[in-house]
Amino acid sequence: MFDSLSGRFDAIFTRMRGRGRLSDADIDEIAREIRLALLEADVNVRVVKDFISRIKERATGAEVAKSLTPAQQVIKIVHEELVATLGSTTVKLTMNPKPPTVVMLSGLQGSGKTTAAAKLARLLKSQGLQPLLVAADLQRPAAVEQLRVLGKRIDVPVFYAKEGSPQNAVDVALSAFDEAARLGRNVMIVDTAGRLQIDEALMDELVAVRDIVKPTNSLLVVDAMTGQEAVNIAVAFDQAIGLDGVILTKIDGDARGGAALSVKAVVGKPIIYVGTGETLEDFEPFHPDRMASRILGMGDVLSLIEKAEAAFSAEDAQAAEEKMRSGQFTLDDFLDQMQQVRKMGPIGNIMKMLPGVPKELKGAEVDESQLGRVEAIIRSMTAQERRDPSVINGSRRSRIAKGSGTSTQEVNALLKQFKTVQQMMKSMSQGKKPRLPIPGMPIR
Ligand SMILES: Nc1nc2c(ncn2[C@@H]2O[C@H](COP(=O)(O)OP(=O)(O)OP(=O)(O)O)[C@@H](O)[C@H]2O)c(=O)[nH]1
Ligand SMILES: [Mg+2]
Repeated sequence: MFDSLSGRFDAIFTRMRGRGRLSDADIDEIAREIRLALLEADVNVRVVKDFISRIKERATGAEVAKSLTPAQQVIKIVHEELVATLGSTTVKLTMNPKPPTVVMLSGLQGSGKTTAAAKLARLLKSQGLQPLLVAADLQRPAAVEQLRVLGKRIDVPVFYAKEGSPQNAVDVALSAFDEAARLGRNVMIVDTAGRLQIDEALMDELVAVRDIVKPTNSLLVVDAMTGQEAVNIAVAFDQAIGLDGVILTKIDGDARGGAALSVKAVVGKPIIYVGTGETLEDFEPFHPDRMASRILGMGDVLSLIEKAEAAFSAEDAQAAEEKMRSGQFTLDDFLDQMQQVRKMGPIGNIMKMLPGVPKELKGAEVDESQLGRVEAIIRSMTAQERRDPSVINGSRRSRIAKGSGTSTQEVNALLKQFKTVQQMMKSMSQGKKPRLPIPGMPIR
């Protein structure tokens, strides 16, 4: 989902990461690249323009978060602006205080209305509501049957025009209320007909249905693949029937993100749900913050930054860095650092959250129990041994192994690993700011 946009952001941030203070020229360059990435993702031009000007303003402004690198600050700003563009908060369905609550779905042909109707019914049912599906699409011969099949699958009743009764959407809509009352249903989900293009006949029918069902929620179903064209569709439907929100479907495909990022900002209607796949479970409330993180392609970057800030204070980081530079990094520090990293949560999760970590590595499982063993080994050493591991001879080795419940091979492996880290640090001690190694990760 939104893979190419994610890829672009990842590349921009990876390149930025090595830099220290960002000059105005740096910020201009980053802004230019983000602008291109968004345009390529088919985001509405106006949205892109606003977005970029806010990023530039904030990145050059006096916004300084303690203990964040310049790169992290920019990521944080971009993340926050993405969230704002996507709508800031999660919007819920409005419930009618006098049931039934009516959800009317509209949209172009093939946008995913019928599927969304069933998915929504399933979700609401799982939340303890009693939905009734209403088949008000009588344009396409198979439409009613499609909804009935889906309804059966999720065990939700479907109301449709029986043989001999009037075969039009307005009459179905009218009778649906009686059916809801008869079955004791408190939510009606009305599926309507789609057209290839926005045309008058479609809109007239939708207006007529709307006037009868008086939707508590009038939702437009939009295929994410339509990109920023979604904006035009939404404007037209909003003018004709009035919209309360949007269901964005097929975000599991190779949609570029334009629809998601344009619709709220331009039309002012929030995305309420997203369709994430073909099966009926693939449907969820829309969370702007999670979507922004997904678009940035780095898992929940912000919560990582927050966790890192809380767990690893700037002073700690500086102290560790100074020790590395001076080559006085001991096993005690190694242990310290390991505990700092562990405070942030399971290592595997952290790997997934880190921007710029290669995909292959993100999947790699870092063995938590392994970390526990490393910790036990170091704890079984005397203070002298930790400061100067070269004193660890054969008998000390077996004592440490016994004390930590490990083997002498494991003690050896750790000592070897530590030596490599120490050497690495010495070689890094000039010029470049060393990056903290993550204990427990294999060193090559
Ligand atoms: N991958 C994926 N496919 C979806 C999603 N939502 C719907 N589809 C597929 O899109 C196609 C059209 O879905 P429908 O629900 O029939 O669309 P519709 O808007 O009711 O179409 P009409 O009634 O003809 O206007 C179907 O093949 C669905 O399986 C989604 O979130 N992800
Ligand atoms: Mg349909």
